[in-house]
Amino acid sequence: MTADLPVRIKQCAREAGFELCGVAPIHDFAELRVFPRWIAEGRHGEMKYMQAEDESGKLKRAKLARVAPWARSVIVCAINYNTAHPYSTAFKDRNRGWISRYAWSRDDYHEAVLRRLRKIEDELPSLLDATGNGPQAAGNLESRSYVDTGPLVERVYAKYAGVGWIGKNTCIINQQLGSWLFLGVILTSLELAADIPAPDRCGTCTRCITACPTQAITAPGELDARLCISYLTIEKRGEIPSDLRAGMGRHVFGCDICQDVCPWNRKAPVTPAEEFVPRKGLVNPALDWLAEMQPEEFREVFRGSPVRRAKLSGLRRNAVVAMGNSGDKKFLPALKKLCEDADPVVAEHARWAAQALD
Ligand code: B12
Ligand code: SF4
Ligand code: SF4
Repeated sequence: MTADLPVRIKQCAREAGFELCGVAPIHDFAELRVFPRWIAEGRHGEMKYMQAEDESGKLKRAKLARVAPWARSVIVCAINYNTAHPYSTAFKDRNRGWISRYAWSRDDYHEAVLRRLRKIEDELPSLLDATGNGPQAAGNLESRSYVDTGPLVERVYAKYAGVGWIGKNTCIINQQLGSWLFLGVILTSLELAADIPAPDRCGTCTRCITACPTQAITAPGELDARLCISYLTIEKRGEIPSDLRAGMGRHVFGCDICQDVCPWNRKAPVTPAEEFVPRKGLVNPALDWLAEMQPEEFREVFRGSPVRRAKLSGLRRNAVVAMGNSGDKKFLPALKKLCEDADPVVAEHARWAAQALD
């Protein structure tokens, strides 16, 4: 492959709207060897898709060569989703909940990122041709774009593509942009020159570990998803373990605390991408409005939004827990009513919340 092909690909990524793009090789990276242990310890909780196996019973996500033997490189792209709004937890109004930064927008990030990745993927044959690799190389080209759903641990490849280092909070941090980044990857059969991994700049800092309200960061770079508020409010169905509810504060969807406290986010620039402009009313929604929401309104308000993933039952459950954590007794009458709710999960959490306020 000619040396200027990665340069052209990165230029194409910038034109598609990505701030960062790098190339990672396919390798049995040390970080990936941690993954089977993570699954064996059950740290993925109920996220069954994380434990998907190939025909020989091996974990797909632990080794890319098992599921995409044709792939030779991973093009990793990152886009900034930071907006000018202050941290959601900075709002002290006890009647309102906290939604994490990535879910304030009008569009689901999966589509916004995938759309951009496909632009690059579509350009690959002509870039190959333009860099003197000939139509034959383009004819044999295989590629696949993923945002989240691919059989790989994206952050490990982002590290080896030089996009950023893996912070102690397990997020990819870029020295200039911080960590408010979505990642997207293109697996390709092209043997591209790899970038140099970004050096780890966490140093002696441990702010994220200390600030995590549920002690989910069990060691630097190690997260127990079962304890993470992001998992509890987005991925966990049914009952939230009662000993974790008080630590959830007024989070109703996701959690940003380990990134809010990170010094590398202090000067994070604001995204120019229109898709990530916050929707009115979603930065700090009223808790009683969410707790009493009906299916039709849920569909209407959250059309196209990542919040749909929690489902109506999960979002109402989360709002009820947040009411219990608000310290505001004004919610008691509403909670007493919710104790009789037709949704048994909402009703059980309402009983807990009413008790917490009493
Ligand atoms: C499952 C998942 C979750 C789960 C589990 C998170 C987790 N840390 O594993 C939950 C629901 C909790 C979650 C939460 C969030 N997520 Co998420 N999530 C994913 C998903 C789909 C898979 C992640 C995964 O494979 N985890 C497995 C574990 C083992 O991997 P890991 O935590 O990344 O750990 C690796 C490294 O830490 C590494 N390592 C590095 N250094 C060291 C040092 C030591 C000593 C050790 C032992 C290990 C180690 O080892 C591990 C690899 O085996 C990815 C997309 C993808 N396909 O990769 C998005 C992704 C990681 N999530 C993302 C985001 C934005 C979030 C949230 C910010 C959303 C929110 N605001 O609520 C939070 C952040 C919470 C956090 N601190 O991680 C982004 C991250 C972007 C970034 N800048 O890093 C991704 C990449 C999605 C995307 N396409 O943009 N997420
Ligand atoms: S997202 Fe929140 S709960 Fe999860 S590790 Fe970070 S601070 Fe802890
Ligand atoms: S808060 Fe400190 S330790 Fe945590 S990710 Fe940021 S720099 Fe690293």
